[in-house]
Amino acid sequence: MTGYAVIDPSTEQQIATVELASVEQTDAAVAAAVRAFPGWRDVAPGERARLLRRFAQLVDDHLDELADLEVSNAGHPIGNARWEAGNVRDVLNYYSAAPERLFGKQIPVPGGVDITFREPLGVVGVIVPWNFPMPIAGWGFAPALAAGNCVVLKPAESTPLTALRLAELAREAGIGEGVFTVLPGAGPVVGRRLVEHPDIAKINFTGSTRVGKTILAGCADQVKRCTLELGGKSANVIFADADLERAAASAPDAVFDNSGQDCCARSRILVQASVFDRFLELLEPAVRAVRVGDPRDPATAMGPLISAEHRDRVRGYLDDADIAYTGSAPDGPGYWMPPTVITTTSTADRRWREEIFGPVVSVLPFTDEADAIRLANDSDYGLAGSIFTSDLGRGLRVSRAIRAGNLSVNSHSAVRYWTPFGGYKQSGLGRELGPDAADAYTEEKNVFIADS
Ligand code: TXE
Repeated sequence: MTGYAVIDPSTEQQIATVELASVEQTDAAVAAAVRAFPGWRDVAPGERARLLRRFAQLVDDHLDELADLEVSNAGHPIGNARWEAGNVRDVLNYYSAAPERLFGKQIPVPGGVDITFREPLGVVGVIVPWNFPMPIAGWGFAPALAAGNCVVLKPAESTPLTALRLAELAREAGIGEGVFTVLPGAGPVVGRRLVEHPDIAKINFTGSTRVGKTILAGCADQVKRCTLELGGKSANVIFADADLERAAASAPDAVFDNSGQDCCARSRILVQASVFDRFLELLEPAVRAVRVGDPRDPATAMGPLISAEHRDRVRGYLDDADIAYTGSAPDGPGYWMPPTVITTTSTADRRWREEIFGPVVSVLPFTDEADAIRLANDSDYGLAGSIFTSDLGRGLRVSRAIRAGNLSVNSHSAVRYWTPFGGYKQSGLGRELGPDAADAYTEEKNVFIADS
């Protein structure tokens, strides 16, 4: 084991030291999960449901504690962090209904009876990034546990604290040893070993497209199941017939939420040319009003970036950029950056094409509906997108034409646990959340019984 200094990105102070696991410790955690699997699989469905609800209740009882931990570890504003802890509770409650509803089918066939069963996969590896440590963990472990799998979860190196606390709460809820293990560790050590380990049946990965591709290749070797939630460069398309005030008021939050460190960030704003100047005018006060600062202050909308290294990377995108305006950011300790709006005319611009993962948005004009669709689709990514228009027919048409997994009309909603979430193209593989997510942690088995 090696010690890792966990830093509060709003103060640059060390708040904890976490031991990073080795390959041998990863193997031991997987072995414990393998041992726990038959017991967890065979827990009566109603009892598994009860344990998940008890876990959800304990998350709720410790909501303030978990939120405070995330404020310190990830720099998230307290209001956001409370929502994130509440999301884990809600997702656990939602999937607590699954154990009693993992239905098979009876299929009419000649000569006998044909039935399908849904069986858990075994041990699932969940690999989580640093941008939303709690919700992303929950979107993986809640449906996986509900379907009767054991889980070994690796948080990001820099943000392990809430996941470690969630594992303690799971134990307190009565979920047995080895059923849900959180193992902090380096990606190329623990993450890689989970991908390679023959006893891991599925990998649920959220992170960069670059690492996601290596995970997919690693899984191929054993035809291991995998779900990938990767990067994004989502479009926010604003038509001339839209309620421009509403579109401008909501655009900052759609990209600067979580300081832009959000896979669904609407980081490409496309505005119909006839209202381009007017929209930029309306956007400016909304951007300047974004309150950036102390994440412990309930009035704060945007906290720091996760690390100095990441901030330097994001700042690098502003060299030679055509900056229209910026908001404010505190001086002093903390990895601060102001919300920044840049205009562009070229879709070849790397700021238009690459996931910056910081508080930077590019704005570009389009001519008509066909041009908007073409520009929105001109990306390797396809995670989310928004369309602002007063013509709902157009809203639906454009939503259907954009090749992305999660579109919203006159809003920016993207990740809601009731509905499937995931990407087209290089934004991912498979879907999470929604009514079918527990099924994705099962194999469907077919059994035929001959009449005679
Ligand atoms: O992600 P990584 P990073 C993007 C975003 C960001 C960039 C880098 O642009 O700036 O990625 O972030 C684990 N085998 N996104 O470096 O490296 C790692 O330990 C197995 C977008 O943090 O992909 C962590 O737990 N696992 C994205 C997780 O993978 C490995 C969210 C994600 O880390 C591994 C995060 C390996 N070889 C970053 N290497 C989004 N769009 O939501 C690393 N890991």
